[in-house]
Amino acid sequence: MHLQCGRFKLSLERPLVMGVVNVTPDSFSDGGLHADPQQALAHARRLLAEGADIIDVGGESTRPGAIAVALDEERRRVLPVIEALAASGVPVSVDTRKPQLMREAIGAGAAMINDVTALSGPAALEAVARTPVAVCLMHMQGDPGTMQANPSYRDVVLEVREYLAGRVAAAERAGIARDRIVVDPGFGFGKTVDHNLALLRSLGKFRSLGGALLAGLSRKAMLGKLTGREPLERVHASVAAALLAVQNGAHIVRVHDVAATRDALAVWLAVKDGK
Ligand code: 7PJ
Repeated sequence: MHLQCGRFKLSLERPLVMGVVNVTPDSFSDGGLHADPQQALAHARRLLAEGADIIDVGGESTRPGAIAVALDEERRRVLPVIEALAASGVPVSVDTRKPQLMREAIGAGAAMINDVTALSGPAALEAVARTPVAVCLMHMQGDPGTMQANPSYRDVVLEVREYLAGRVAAAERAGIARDRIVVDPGFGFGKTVDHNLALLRSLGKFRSLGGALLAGLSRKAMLGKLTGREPLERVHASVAAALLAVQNGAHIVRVHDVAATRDALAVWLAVKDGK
């Protein structure tokens, strides 16, 4: 099995590590350390040296309560980073909800569109359908402004799975082949700690949706609640979560701490099949 990701064909036989690069002044997880494109690019190169397979570049924070960013500003933040990384032959993903930016990012060489609204916005599917990029379809209940106020589900695993099945079907109808589709239950996006734990426990059920499966747990609030630690001190908890996600079926883990995650996965792989 593989993921067609722009001009890259990525094997899913072994877990892939997606390194997070936020070009935002208000990111919860790194406190805006890489707020300008030059710093973000330097950080991306470091994550690549640590073994990242894909770099996910985001210019708009989607943390609970975050303020929306105008298209001009988001463009100024992410396009130079995408262009530079794509030019050096790196699979680049862009974390955006804006169809116009999706188009411009693809023009700049992006190989994946990572949309926390699963391409449900007007014209989002059309922006990516007739291109070679991969798409990450993520589940969210509500919107970033209010999603953590009172998340509620009858059966979180069933409901998230049904939503994603619907988005996969919509993407396929728009002409996006299965081997370009990634699904993601959206840890922390309108979910309590118990909801997140239930999803992590049952992650394997999402594999039958057909596409690649991505999990993003890195430095998230649930890990803070479980350990009592601040975002920058959640490395160990994040590595444990990434390992559990892979163990439970994730093909791709979206992480801030690439080197630490890689080490853990090396041990996991060795135990699994002696490689
Ligand atoms: C995710 C994301 C995630 C996908 C963010 C953070 C908040 N995209 N973008 N999955 N999280 N696909 O990094 O904690 O879990 S932003």
